[in-house]
Amino acid sequence: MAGGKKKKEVKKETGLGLSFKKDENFGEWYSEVVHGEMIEYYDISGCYILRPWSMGIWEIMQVFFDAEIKKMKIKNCYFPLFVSSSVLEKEKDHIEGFAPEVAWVTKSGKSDLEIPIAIRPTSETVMYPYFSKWIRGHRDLPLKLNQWCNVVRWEFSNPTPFIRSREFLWQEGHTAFATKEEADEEVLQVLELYRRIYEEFLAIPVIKGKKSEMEKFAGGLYTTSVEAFIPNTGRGVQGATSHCLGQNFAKMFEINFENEKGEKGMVWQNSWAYSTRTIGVMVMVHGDDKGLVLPPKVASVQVVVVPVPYKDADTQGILDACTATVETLSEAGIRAESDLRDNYSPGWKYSQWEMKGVPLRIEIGPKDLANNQVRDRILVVCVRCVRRDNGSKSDIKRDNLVEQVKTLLDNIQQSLLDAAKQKRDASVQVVKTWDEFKDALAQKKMILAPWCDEEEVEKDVKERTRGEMGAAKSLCSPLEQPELPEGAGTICFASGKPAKKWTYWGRSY
Ligand code: 87F
Repeated sequence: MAGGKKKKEVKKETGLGLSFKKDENFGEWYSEVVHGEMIEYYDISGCYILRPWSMGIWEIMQVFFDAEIKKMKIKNCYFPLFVSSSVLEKEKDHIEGFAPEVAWVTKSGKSDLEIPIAIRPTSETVMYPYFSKWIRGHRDLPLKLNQWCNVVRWEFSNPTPFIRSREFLWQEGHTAFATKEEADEEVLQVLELYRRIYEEFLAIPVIKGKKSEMEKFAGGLYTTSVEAFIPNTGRGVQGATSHCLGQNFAKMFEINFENEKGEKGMVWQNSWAYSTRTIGVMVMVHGDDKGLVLPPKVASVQVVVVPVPYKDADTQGILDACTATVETLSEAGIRAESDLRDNYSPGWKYSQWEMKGVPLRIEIGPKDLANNQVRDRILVVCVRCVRRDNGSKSDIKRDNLVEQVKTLLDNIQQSLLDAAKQKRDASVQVVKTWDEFKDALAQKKMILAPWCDEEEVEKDVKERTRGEMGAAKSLCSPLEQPELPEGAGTICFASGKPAKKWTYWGRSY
């Protein structure tokens, strides 16, 4: 058909449309998708420019999370970007393994600094000297701070936009309590907020769990996380972490307080963070061969309205109808935009908005107008909606436009989560033996296995799965543990010893 041919030519000329397929070359596909309008490459390896199309997503999540932590009486603050070496290295154990990733400023202009200063890779050592200063008595507790900032970690393994970059944005929460119970409770409260960011906003199913001794933050007592899974690559990805630091840092930084009875005590601390990595996980999970697919809750444009003018039709009437539609939707709190550019065809615009992942497209054209034409005055009462997630089309009445668009957006949000959950669940494999484990790993599965919970055994698993794809490691032990018939003698998949818990395993980012 002539029409079809024309479309293809248009694509070639303009370079619209992806050259890689998600299932065929995931790495190139990802890079092409994020390079659309989210990311621009920068001349320093591992650093990326976040353009408005990705920053908008970050800001929407930020508004939600910031309001939620304010409800928990956590206050925002800002600490400096620089750390002196004496402070950074105060907590030796904590920094030891990370030292190669710390970036240093050694010069100003042409002269060497007397003492080099580090750029924060995280802010425990930046903040805790001041916790020590500010906390005196039990009335100063709890101290609950958060900051939205950037951090720098000079990674050497291959950088990936959002997923692994040398500078990234995050929030870091740092809190101190009089009792361990209060700290424990907050760890889980924050973890629940992270689950909600993934499931309610990004439409990505996650597993809440506890990290193994090997995978936890070495400076802390225990680490919880939300874990997502990328079916295409068969890799788990740590979505966010909430740590109970115990009293390790309190000891180092002398964060002491006097209780009601005048007795000396040490505070219990937590730290927790989620980062712009969330955006990368979203792209990987929902994107398709046409480009990005944005869940409505995080899309800075939820609905794009495209006029479809036609030779004899009243073009101005169509454009006005588009503007009016956007106005109606905007007034109802829906993030809508029209695309009235006159130098692109409707088809070209469709492709571009599809590539950008806008959840819903509304087309307004003469066909729709013709249905309700009153002589020389044109009334638009009918519009066509096209869903980004499944391409389905529906004509909707203009008199309850808002209601119907809201319903459609809710359905899209839910369908994306359902589809992602179905794919994730299909990737989960329960194994009992080492042979089953190896098979499942080769099939890119996320593996749930009974484990003895011994560090030596995890080391051994890493060793035995080493290869060019990267070793397997424990992802987390789900907080919701399936039944483990202990008496019945469930044994560890890797060691054959009695199993203590169910744990997820896999390759990971
Ligand atoms: C890299 C260089 C130096 C991770 C690093 O997860 C230090 C570190 O301490 C480092 N990479 N970490 C662990 C961060 C722990 C903790 N910090 C606050 C979090 C949540 C937010």
